[in-house]
Amino acid sequence: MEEVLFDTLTEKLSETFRKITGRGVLTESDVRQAMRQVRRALLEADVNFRVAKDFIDRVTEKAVGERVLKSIDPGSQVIKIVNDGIVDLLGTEPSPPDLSGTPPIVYLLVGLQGSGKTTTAARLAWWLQKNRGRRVMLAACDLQRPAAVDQLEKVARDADAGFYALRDTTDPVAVLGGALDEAKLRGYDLVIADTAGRLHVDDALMEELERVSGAADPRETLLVLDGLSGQDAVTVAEEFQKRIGFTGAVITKMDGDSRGGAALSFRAVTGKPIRFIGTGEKVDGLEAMDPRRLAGRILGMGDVVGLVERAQEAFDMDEAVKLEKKLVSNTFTLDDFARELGRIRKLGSLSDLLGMLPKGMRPQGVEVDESQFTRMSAIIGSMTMREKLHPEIINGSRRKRIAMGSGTSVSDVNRLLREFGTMKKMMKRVKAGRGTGLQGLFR
Ligand SMILES: Nc1nc2c(ncn2[C@@H]2O[C@H](COP(=O)(O)OP(=O)(O)O)[C@@H](O)[C@H]2O)c(=O)[nH]1
Ligand SMILES: [Mg+2]
Repeated sequence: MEEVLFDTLTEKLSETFRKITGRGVLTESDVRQAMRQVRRALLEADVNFRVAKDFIDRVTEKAVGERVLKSIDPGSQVIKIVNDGIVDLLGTEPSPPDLSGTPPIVYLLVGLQGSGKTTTAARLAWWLQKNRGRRVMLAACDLQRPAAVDQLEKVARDADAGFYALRDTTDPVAVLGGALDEAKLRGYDLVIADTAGRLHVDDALMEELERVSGAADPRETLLVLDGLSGQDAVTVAEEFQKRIGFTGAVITKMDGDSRGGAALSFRAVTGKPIRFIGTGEKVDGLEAMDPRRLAGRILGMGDVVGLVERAQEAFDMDEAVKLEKKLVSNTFTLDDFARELGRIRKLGSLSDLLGMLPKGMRPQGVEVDESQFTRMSAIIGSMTMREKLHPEIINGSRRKRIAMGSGTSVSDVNRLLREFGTMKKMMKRVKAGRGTGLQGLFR
């Protein structure tokens, strides 16, 4: 999931928005132009056609006529509206699994072959043990292949979960019944049933699942969907919904090349929440789905939205305007630099901030050592005003004096002067990258 799902959306949007900066309101034609890009990105991500259309209609309606906020550019503002739309599409708030009822309760995992049921059983056990303190047992109800039982036994061991199988039966209902008895006896809170899948939805599979479900009265029936399968996942979900129903989904393989289409379409089509996303094959590769977080990853902009919000809080406009003038006229001094360091620290750590930037904007090879901040401030504090305004006069003997005065070394002073140069360059580049959200920081 570190991968950007909508790789080029941010780029395309920035291009579109470069043309629409500096007006009072977002006009209909501006918004429509931007939405064409968003729509293309959605379809490229293999989002269901109807879902994409509804989404675009809703977001367009919200964005047109919206007053452009003074402190951020219209591009960032539309990105935020798109982001909020995706958050809504994903359900707005996290939708945690239902753990109510007298233990042991049953979770049923259903889905096609290869979607990730068996690994999800183990990952979910791990998650529930770690985050909810539940004792979990896995029940081997996939009796299609003997190897399936062995696979579950192995992953149960990996997850430190209980395991139950009956090796001489072909009836999954008998297995689940046995598992429940055992779970009661040994004080388990929860039994997760791993079931058989097929390559396609077929009657035999559905009948088997209906029987298991009818016998166990599961608290949750979780449909496990392959995140790589895009719109196909939606078709599968509709068929399962018609036949046996489910309480939510687990979308797996979101760590790979998933473009997000399955995740974005699921809730709009089925009305059910995505409870978890799979982000790796190992036991810790499952995350509770958080719409805000997932939307950020899908838009591929890091947390630009959060950054814009925090920027608005931390920077007052007058200062920002003054700073921009200085940047433009190239009169940004070490004194300004010291003040900016203070302000950046107010926003959070510099490495956090860099991590929030979209991939393409992250400066390459910049290592951030937070203790440097303190040293930098001390060094600048030991300079004369003339030195701060004209760093080019800081020769060898001045460097020595400044190092002494700030309790640092000459090489620290050298580094600061070098980094000041880099910072000036960086800010110029940020300023040049309109429509990315970040320039809200420095306008
Ligand atoms: N990278 C990655 N691989 C996954 C994920 N979930 C499942 N897999 C892999 O997908 C394959 C099928 O998973 P499995 O649990 O056996 O599917 P089942 O047939 O539904 O039980 C296995 O190779 C898993 O390791 C995931 O979230 N990320
Ligand atoms: Mg399996």
